[in-house]
This record gives sequence, C-alpha cells and structure tokens, in this order.
Amino acid sequence: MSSEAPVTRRRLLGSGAATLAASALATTVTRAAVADTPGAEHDYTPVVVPNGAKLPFKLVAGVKVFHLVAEEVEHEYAPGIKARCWGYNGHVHGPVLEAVEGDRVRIYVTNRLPAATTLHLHGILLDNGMDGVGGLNQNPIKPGETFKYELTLRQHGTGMYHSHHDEMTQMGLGMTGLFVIHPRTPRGPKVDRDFALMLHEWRVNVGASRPDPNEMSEFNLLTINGKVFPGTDALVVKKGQRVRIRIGNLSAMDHHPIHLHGYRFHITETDGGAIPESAQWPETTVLVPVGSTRTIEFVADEPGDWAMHCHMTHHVMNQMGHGVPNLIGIKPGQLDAKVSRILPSYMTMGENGMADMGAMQMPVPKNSIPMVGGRGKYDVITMGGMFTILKVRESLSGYADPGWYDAPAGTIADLAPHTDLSRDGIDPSAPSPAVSDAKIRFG
Ligand SMILES: [Cu+2]
Repeated sequence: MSSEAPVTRRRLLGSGAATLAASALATTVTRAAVADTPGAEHDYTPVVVPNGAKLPFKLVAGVKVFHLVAEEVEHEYAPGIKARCWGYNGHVHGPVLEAVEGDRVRIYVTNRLPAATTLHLHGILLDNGMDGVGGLNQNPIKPGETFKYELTLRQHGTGMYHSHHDEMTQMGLGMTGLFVIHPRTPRGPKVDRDFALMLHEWRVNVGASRPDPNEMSEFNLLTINGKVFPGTDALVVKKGQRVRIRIGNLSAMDHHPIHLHGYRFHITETDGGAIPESAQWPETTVLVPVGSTRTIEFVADEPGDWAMHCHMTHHVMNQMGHGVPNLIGIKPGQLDAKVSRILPSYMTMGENGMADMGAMQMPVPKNSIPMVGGRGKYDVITMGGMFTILKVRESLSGYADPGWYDAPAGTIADLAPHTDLSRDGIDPSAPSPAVSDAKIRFG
C-alpha cells in the first residue's frame, strides 16, 4: 500500500479480518501495527509534503512519541544553490508532525545547535508550561540537552512549530515546521489529496554559505517547503479528486497571496480552526499572513498544468533578479562583461525586461541562481521563487510527476491564422483600435 494512499479502517478490516480472527496473537500484533500507522484507525487521508518529509512516531503505552533534533542542515533551494541552514532531523523546514485530535503526544527535542533553542507549538492549545517561549514558559534548551514536551491534542486543524528563542535568527535560518492534526470524527467531504506547504523567505547573498537572518526587506529566495522554482515539486492530482492544500507562513516579514490558476476554491480553515461552511467564500487567491495557516479545498475537475504561486511579483523571482538597474529601452552593449571584471555578480536588466535572462540561461556566479529559468513544455517559464504547478490528469498510474500536460488540439493559444484575422476584420498593422475614452490615449 502506498504511503500516500488513503488508509481506512474498512480497508484494513477487509484485507485482514479473516486472518485476525484465526489467532489472538495475530490480533495483538496487528492492532499495534494498525495503531502505529498514521491514519490507520481513522478515516483520514495522510498529508503529502512536496519536497519535504513527515516525522514518524513510536507508540509507547498509548502515547505518540516524536523526536525532533534541531541541527544544522546543508540545504539546497534548487539545483545550483545551497546554504548552511538550521532545521530539524536533517530537513529544512522541519518534518511535518501528523496526529489525530485526542491523541496524547510526547515530543522530545534534542538540541545539536551551537545555540540554545526552544519548541513552540503555534496555534496548538496546551498547558502554559508547554508553550515554549524561552524565558517566559521554560528554560532554553542548551546545546546538547534534550527537553520533553507533552500534551493531549484538544483540536484539529493545521498548526505549526518553530523555535521561540532568538526567533529572528533561528526562524530566519529555517527552524519551522507544520503540525497537522486530523479530526477524530471525520467532518466535511473526505479529501483524496491533502498537501502541506510551508512558505518562507531568505536572504542568501551571492557567494555566501549561510542565509543572512538580519535581513529585514531584501529577501532574494522565496520558498515553498524550502524550495524555489524550478526546485519545487509539482502537486499531482487525478481529475475528479477532492484536494486540500494547507499553507503555513513563517516568513520573517511578508504575507503571501497564493494564487491558483484554473480553479476557484474555498478557504476552509485557519490556524484558529475550521470555518463553518456557511461562512466560507470562493476565492482564487488566498492571503497567508505571517504567523498563520490557511487551508483551501476544491474538486480538481479541470485537467492541465496549473500555475500556483505568490502573486507578489518580486516573490516569484530568484536571487540574481533583484536590485539590478532598469535598462528597459536602453542598449547595454558589452556593459555586463565590462563591469563584471570589477563586480563579479554584476548584471543589468535586459533591454526588454527580465525574461531574456531565463531564455539565455545566462551564466551566474558560483552558488547562485538566475532570476528565472524553469524549462516549461513550450519555452522557459519566466518565474522563480514561490512558484509551483498543480498537475491534474485524467489518468495516473501513481503520484510521480507525470510530465507536461498535452493540451487537446485547438485548445492552445497560438499564432492567429490569417483566415481568422480576415474573417474577424483584424489588421495587426493598423493603428491600435480606438477605445471608448479617448483621454487615456497618448498624443
Ligand atoms: Cu509572496
């Protein structure tokens, strides 16, 4: 059974009921195995974490035991750019914690960083002494120490976790993660695909081996689950499936309006809980403020490769696209070559904007990434950063990336045929057609 397949009690009973009845020992063993499998004793669909991981737990006397290890991680944002970040269990961001409302959970946190840290469970209802604010609720976890957090999950929804000690440095270096809690009693229509995405922003100077957590505004890597496009994994969905996407934002400074093409969706939950169905409204863009989660749902009834991205245009650019002089309309000649002798990372904006940069696949300094440059089916996709693709297909044999969508003939925007132009009376060489308010025209 695929780890991504929905797991239900009915399916488990259906496959093993006869064998179970045969032996008391088998029953005991299988029960433990069932309880150890996330989702096994409940009708929920385990979350999928594109580019990420989930943290396994051990079941000890009915308690779900997790072990987070805070440590330095060599993290790759996309092929060509890496940095030394801080995360958990070898991952940036930390692995997703997944449990069920009513579960007793015990979370050990081992600190392998050179600095003290804490664990705050954001949006999770708990005893005050488990809230993890360094100095306020507990002593900081010193390097080498292991702390224990324990609580009973009183709610369901999408929470987060992060360091609450020297937050600017530690969250800025990547110490964040999602905490998904499924309802004990299923509510609402069951989803077939349940994705978990964490947004973040970073400043990695060209040539630097670490992000700069002191940055306040000039972020140059905007990430989904720690990756910039073209490093982001697609969200793969079969046509007709009900899809849930949970989006958390622990960026330092920016809220991210995440826009999904081709669909209208409903915002069903915040980190404060589920929104009653009567209060949900349709959207095409969901604003995910700093320190919040938003959950959206829709039925994937339209096949295709649908862009999903932050709508802040500077958040869909990568490192080498920021802070370059505007040379639109100017012929730079050999300027880049001349200046780069003195400033190796120097680059001017293209004469016609930035798109040429991706098209040229221009050389960039070591450990840096061009502004844009993901290859698409037809040409370079002139976006980077907080950009990914929802891939909806009529048929799928698995959830591996199915490649590019083959749009049916006649449904792709392309050069207008002469016959169509003449039929519709369109003359591309004529002056641009007058609009109703002549005042807005130049000249
Ligand atoms: Cu953004």
